[in-house]
Amino acid sequence: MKALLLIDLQNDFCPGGALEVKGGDQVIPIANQLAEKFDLVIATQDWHPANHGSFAANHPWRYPGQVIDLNGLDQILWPIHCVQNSFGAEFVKELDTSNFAAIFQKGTDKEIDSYSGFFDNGQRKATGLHEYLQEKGIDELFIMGLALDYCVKFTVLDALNLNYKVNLILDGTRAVNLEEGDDQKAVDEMTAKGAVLVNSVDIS
Ligand code: VGL
Ligand code: ZN
Repeated sequence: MKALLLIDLQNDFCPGGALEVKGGDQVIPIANQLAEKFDLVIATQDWHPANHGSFAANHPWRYPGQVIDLNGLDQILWPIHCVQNSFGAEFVKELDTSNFAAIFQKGTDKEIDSYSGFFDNGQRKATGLHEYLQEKGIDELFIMGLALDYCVKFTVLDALNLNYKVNLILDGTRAVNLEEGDDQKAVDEMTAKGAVLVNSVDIS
């Protein structure tokens, strides 16, 4: 059984948002088209408390882009984004959420970031997504969303580790690209571990 997994299609990752991803808004129509083709559509939401440790503003003298040690893990510092119940954390209004079977929120613990939809960055706590997919008998995932080089990548890698067959919908993602070429590096890393690259138009 197949499922569509939509990663972090939230205002803050789209142009004008706090952590805007270039062209992030362009993937929304793709998500809407694909949602009609899947029996099971699941979404994730980056969902931080205002005091989250990944926000540069919560560390004196630090600024976005710097890397700190956060409770034993390397942490890239980000602008304040996707604060729980804020506009930036809301799904983009053009996104059709009516067919979502479940929404998994991540990054809720201020002590640790969570790029993947499955586990936090230390693989310490699970979000419940894996259990949910198992209950539904899902063994193959089609994954798209924002951002390619962070939350999409880590969700794909965890899914592969959990033995799902993983299809990355390439035209349904956009990258932050803190460094030029991060997008290609992320794709190479995912395909090396077994992700299959697909185009939304080839999904029936
Ligand atoms: C993300 C950076 C920080 C993402 C979330 O959704 O890719 N990136 N938080
Ligand atoms: Zn975040």
